[in-house]
Amino acid sequence: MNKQLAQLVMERIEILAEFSVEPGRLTRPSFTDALRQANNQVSAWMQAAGMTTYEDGIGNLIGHYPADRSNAKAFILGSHLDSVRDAGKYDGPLGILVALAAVEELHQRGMRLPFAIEIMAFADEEGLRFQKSFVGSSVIAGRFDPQWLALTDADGATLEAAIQAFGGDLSMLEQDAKNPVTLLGYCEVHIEQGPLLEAQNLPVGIVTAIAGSGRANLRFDGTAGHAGTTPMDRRYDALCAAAEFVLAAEALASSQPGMVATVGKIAVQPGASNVIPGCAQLSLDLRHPDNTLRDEALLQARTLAEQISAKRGVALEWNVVQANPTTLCSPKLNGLLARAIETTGHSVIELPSMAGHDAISLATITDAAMLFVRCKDGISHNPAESVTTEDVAVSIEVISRLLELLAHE
Ligand code: HGY
Ligand code: MN
Ligand code: MN
Repeated sequence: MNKQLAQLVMERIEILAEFSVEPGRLTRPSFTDALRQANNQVSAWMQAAGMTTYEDGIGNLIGHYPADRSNAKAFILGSHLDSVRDAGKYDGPLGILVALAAVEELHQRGMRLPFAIEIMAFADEEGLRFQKSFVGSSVIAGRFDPQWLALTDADGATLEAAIQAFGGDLSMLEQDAKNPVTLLGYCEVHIEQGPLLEAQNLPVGIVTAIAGSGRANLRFDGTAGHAGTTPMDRRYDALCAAAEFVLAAEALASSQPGMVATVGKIAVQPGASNVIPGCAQLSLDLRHPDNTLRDEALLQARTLAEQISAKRGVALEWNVVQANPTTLCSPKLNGLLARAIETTGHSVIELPSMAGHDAISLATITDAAMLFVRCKDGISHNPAESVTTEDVAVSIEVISRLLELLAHE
């Protein structure tokens, strides 16, 4: 049964991977036609599994599988449908489709539970388009900041306009927050995106905590000039300052165990081979499970940028765009997940997540847990991302057993 459902999940993963804004590779930013296609397709699958569906004000797709009684609480399952640029197929959709398979199984058996199940397909987790992560799930958690509506994408479109073009309803963003008393909890299935499960030869694992992250956008402003006529000692090259910062951030993170720092984006103006770069804009993403160490490191990174700016005579702008503390997963749900995994005959392993997830938002309003699925070679945010059908079958089994255990609570 689960083998067949796992096969179905793998087929659906391939279908969703076709919904992209770029031909030949998977790039599905929030509020685009590609996300619209994904929402519509998943909505049709949800309805076929006995769920009613709707989109909330920001475009999160929500499927509702009723309880066996009225006024029951809801247990939420889900993940996100948006992606990074040139993404893997499993980051996000796997958690939605595994949840759907578990509901499909209940539906086929004509079973309802003492609680409703809601599957949420979040509209904007990666922050690819507006440089802000967990935006969709923030609405559910009542943490959406209306100031974010003014954020702009690379084409200058605001988040507000993007939500409206997607068919969203700005007037609902506050009301769409879930009332914690109506919730039993949240569980997100996700590809591990790291190598630990593979090293232990285990199909799934339980997440203990999701490491916090800080993100800053930097801008170095120097002086554009002629690449041939400007002597080396008369230059204010913004890209050279940025390059020095990239290596300084790498050294900073390398000097502290457990710290990771990434400059994943850089844009240079005016951007011509015979012009000295006048402006360089770059992003910094810095993570560590310890909140104090991470906050200190972000301050150190800023000091390094200021020193580079002073030494090179280029101006610096530093904007912190995100600061998420580390999120602890629910010991209660983790205990149930452990029992669910034991019934599949596999060893129980706990591991931290260095990637961010929508569970961060949900954990602010209800018990939240995550089940990781083994990831080939630990590779993610890359088209080479891969999971096996067998491991997906185990994850479906674990979620089905988790729902059963919750029903007997
Ligand atoms: O960036 C992250 O950690 C996640 O994949 N959104
Ligand atoms: Mn991701
Ligand atoms: Mn993800």
